[in-house]
Amino acid sequence: MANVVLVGSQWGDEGKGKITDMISKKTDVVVRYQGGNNAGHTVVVEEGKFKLHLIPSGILYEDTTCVIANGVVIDPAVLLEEIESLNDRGVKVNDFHISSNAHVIMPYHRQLDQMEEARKGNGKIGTTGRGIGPVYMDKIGRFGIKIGDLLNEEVLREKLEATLELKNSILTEVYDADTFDIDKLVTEYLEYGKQLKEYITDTSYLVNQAIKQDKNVLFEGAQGTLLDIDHGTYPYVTSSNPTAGGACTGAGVGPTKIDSVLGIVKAYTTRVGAGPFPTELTGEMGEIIRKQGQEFGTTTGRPRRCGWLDATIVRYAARVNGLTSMAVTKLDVLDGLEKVKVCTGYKYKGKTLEEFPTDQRVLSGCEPIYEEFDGWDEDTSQIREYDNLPENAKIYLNRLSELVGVKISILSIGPKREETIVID
Ligand code: 2SA
Ligand code: MG
Repeated sequence: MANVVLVGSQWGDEGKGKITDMISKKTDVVVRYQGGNNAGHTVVVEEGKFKLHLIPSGILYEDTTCVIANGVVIDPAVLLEEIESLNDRGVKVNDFHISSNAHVIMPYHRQLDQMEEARKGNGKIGTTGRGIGPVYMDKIGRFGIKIGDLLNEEVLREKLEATLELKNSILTEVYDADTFDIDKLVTEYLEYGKQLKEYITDTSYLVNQAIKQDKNVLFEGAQGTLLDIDHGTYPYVTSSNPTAGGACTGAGVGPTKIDSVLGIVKAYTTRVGAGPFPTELTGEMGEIIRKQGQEFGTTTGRPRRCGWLDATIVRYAARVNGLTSMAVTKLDVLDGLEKVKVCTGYKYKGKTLEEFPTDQRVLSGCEPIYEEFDGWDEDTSQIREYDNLPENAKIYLNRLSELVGVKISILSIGPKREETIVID
């Protein structure tokens, strides 16, 4: 097992929550390293369905240490609510730690996120409106407020004084909106600090100590490779690094400590938010997949755009993440389709592109090149052995593995824990 980074290989919503939960059983520490409560990780267990936005999906196991590391951005009210709702449902949030270096989402971040989207009109990104872009802007701009700052009134006030003047002038002059009052913010956020104090620590030290003690650590990525600020379909991306390298900077762990990278791949493709999507199915087939796969945002409830599996994207994800194996999820959603397609490359201005283009404007003009496969009728969610899968499903999976150049080690055929096949 050792230390594994788990990443989304497409545009998010690949089923990372379920696979994290599964691996967490054999893991000592689970670490979130980027993003914030824009994420929505769904885990279905005997006790019911859990939708997690900030706390690592490993929380459902009692003996697992859960960490929100420095690369994550935290909306304290959302985190406290999540802790409370887990506690209410009998899930103990005790061995849980958050980095004093994680940045804090403030109400002006949320407001600026939403107003900026409204201002962009047709050119909007389709963000989750949770303040993600603006809080990372402040982090990079060196205006940020960190979780540790919520424990010190003087520091918090000083930092707010420095940033609020600018924020308030943008709010009034650009957006004609109300301003924020420093005293109210200080009172509210000091209170959050008080409530979170018991969890706040140096998580880089904690995680590296665990590694020294030969414990297994799982780094749980949120969103996906194509939403990465550096490697995704910029500007239609999130503002962090969901790719595997982000685990190192986002958790304060060196690359020599990572043993493997598991890419989560949905058996088809979805995207929520704007931006190019070459294999998108806008007609009836897209509807069928959305309905079968229940493809609606976990955080916002937005219908997700659906399309055929794009192996070009997954091969790109294998490259930029250094994938060592793949977990293919939601294969059962394709049960009963007469034909299924896999995109193997693109046509662009009469030329064939085999590699994923670096410029999203080129991607917008790409036509997918498909291989078509016969579907299968069997209900794969009932199957527990790889060998018992329908032949056509195996052909489909083998071709994906061949096109990507990475083996498939896990197959998920339903949301429940037992609806999983481990492939040796
Ligand atoms: P943001 O809010 O600044 O991160 O949005 C920027 C883009 O990143 C996309 N994004 C996501 N895409 C898929 N799933 C996400 N999490 C939720 C889920 C989303 C939801 O699990 O369903 O509920 O709508 C997620 N988070 C960010 C976003 O759509 C923008 O394209
Ligand atoms: Mg999700």
